[in-house]
Amino acid sequence: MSYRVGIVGATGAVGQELIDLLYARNFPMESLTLLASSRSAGKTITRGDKSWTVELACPEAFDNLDIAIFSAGGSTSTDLCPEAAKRNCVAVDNSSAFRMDPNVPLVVPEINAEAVRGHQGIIANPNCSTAVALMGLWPLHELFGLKRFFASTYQAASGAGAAAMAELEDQVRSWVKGEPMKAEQFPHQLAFNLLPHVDKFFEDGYTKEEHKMLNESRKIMNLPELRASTTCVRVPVLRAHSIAINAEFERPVDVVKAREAISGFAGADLCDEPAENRYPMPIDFSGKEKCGVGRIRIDSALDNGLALWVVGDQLWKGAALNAVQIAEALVKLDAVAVSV
Ligand code: A2P
Ligand code: 11C
Repeated sequence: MSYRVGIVGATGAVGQELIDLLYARNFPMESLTLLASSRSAGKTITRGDKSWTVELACPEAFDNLDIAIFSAGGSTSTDLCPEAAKRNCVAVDNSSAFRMDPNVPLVVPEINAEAVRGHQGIIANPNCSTAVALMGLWPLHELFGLKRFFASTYQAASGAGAAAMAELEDQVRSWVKGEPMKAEQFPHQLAFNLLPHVDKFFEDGYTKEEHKMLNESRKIMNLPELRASTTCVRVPVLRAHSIAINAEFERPVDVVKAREAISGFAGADLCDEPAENRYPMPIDFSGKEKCGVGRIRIDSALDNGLALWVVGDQLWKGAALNAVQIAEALVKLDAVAVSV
């Protein structure tokens, strides 16, 4: 069986990766429809000998689709995911709009693929830094029982979209030429700088991105009592996010067993030979399906604690790849049809 698939936000950084991943992974497609705003409707997108005319993302666009993957921001998802679901087209949504809705499964297929069963037309894809962090934390949780964690993220420009990636490159070019830099995508210059600020600030002093790490981790791993404190930082890297994690577990930990668990986990690639200067780095894990996990060591400040470093392609595991994996899980579990 093959499916009529749509991508909402097809002209964006994640949308472009979605096109390539759907073909690279041989997703069973009867057709692919590319949707975006009126700014891009009518433009042509090509891949090899295939080409598409971008269409306007409007409610009727979902009449003839079975699966639509959304990566066009929260307000587009808020407006259009329910329209897709109403038309029997399951929406796999990359925005934060529906993630904490109790009627919407929030899925990382290596962890909770079964949660796609019984969806009501919308399935949420997690925030990128959360998805990447869990590729290190989940196998360790299965072994030792996760109690709480502290994390600092090092988030690439890609998390803020194609225009942000272009701005970082432009800033570097301007710096080389000795010209003034434009900073429109972030509140400050990103090149040669760090911003301890991803998404909006809440009254408690944390950012929305930092709240997502706790709330989404709880939901995906089904650990409602989990505690976490995160600082999210934007760094001048183009497309892979990194996360330094200090995690406390219920049971005694062991570094050798932790490394074995990471090696045996489908979503992770153990990269942990510090004596050989081998550890995961964003340039090595851009364009990789698995997330790199390394620097695993006994944490010196926590009981039953491990410190680790996880790196994953923000555009892939953090967004497009995970969304395609959700669509694959829907097919595998025969759960594409919308049943409300
Ligand atoms: P458009 O090209 O029409 O602006 P990025 O995350 O790289 O910034 O990309 C955002 C994506 O979301 C783009 O494909 C963009 O399309 C799309 N988009 C933004 N606003 C809307 C909207 N109101 N309706 C449909 N697509 C939208
Ligand atoms: C970033 N994590 O790096 C954000 C992007 O909730 O899907 C994705 C925001 C989200 O800027």
